[in-house]
Amino acid sequence: MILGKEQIEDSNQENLSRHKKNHEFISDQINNAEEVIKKLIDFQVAIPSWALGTGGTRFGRFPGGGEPRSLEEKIEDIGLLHALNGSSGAISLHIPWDIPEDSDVIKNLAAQHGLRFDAMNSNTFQDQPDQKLSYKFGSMQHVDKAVRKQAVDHNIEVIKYGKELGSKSLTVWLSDGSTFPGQLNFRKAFLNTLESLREVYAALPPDWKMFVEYKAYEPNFYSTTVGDWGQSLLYTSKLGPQAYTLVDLGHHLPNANIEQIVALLLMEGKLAGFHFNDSKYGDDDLTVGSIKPYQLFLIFNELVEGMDARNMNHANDLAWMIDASHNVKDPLEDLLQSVEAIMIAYAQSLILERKKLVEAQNNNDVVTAQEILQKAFRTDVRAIVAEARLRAGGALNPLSVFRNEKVRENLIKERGSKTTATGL
Ligand code: RM4
Ligand code: MN
Ligand code: MN
Ligand code: MN
Repeated sequence: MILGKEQIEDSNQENLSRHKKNHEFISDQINNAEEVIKKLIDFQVAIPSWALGTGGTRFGRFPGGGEPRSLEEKIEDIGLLHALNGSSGAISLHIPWDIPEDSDVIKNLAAQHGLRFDAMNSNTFQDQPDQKLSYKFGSMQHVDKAVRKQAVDHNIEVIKYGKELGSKSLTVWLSDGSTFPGQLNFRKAFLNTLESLREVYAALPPDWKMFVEYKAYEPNFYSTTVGDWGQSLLYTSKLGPQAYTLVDLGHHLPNANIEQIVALLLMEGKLAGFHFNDSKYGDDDLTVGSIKPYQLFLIFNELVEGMDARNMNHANDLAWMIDASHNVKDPLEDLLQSVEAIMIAYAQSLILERKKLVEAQNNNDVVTAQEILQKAFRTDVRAIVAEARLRAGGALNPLSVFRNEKVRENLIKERGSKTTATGL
């Protein structure tokens, strides 16, 4: 066993008296601490199977060793995260990177670690070795009906795997688009994509959701056929009530007002999927909260406000997921940091004095409105987040347990120093 319950408990004992002081201090400052802690315990963020290895860049990859070599080992890695923070109770699979050989075995293993299967992801942005037709010029948008059919069939196969595992949603991210003006006809590319998505939609079980993810550019650099939230919303509105838009924080053009996008999608009842990460320039897939923590807080503020306005359940009505890639950090350490950043931003938006904010807005009191927002953002809620982890059976300080118990060193001993996880 790489990490036992006792090791987490021992470390918690050592840190307990200091934590208690911090927790008391912050609980005195806010009036809904207990309610916040309950919501934090319920809030689970899915970990993508492809974020457990070193992603690298197109210039190179510098793996650190001990990466998961199979789907079983990916589940074990997420089990470690979940044991440490109590908030990573779901896994998101990418097909064909994660084809389960025996779904029952995989399902049982995940259940042993307290994990459920979040959205399934299809992949029509790469050619697989045994594939008949190429996606070089797109998949669902392709001028050749046979290529479109291949992409549709693949998505239907992904749904089949998801059904076996107990997943309830499919995320479709398409790299389709064009790299040069004139390469394609925008309208025809859109209509072909819509027709293909409709065929996949028709194969959805009645209790499933389909998420259509948008992205401004990359790998195509002139146009993307699902390029922004307007285009995604157009597709999902035409598809029907089981189709929703997925927001990935890194998929916008610079300085886009993501919090406003989120608010309007929620208002329309069309937001259901979410990929957390952070970015300075593009789809950088950096650690959540590492570049723009205030933006993250503002997004959470809109999420909480919008979900409450629609009586939505914070924990279950949206599919929360991290979508990250690691160039220089240990992937597991990075994911611990990302989950912590998400919990902090969520807690801050839960302590925000919302009634006072509405009052300030109605009085056009801009200064007070800003003060209310920033007061919440500048409150150090880390002890509340730690208390939620403690009550969920996790570690007060996940990162230091990870390091002190030499988790990575032990994984390298078990799996070797030259490992490559499937994924990007
Ligand atoms: C894309 C997008 C998708 C993810 C792939 C690997 O940029 O974010 O969600 O499945 O990367
Ligand atoms: Mn994504
Ligand atoms: Mn991204
Ligand atoms: Mn991405």
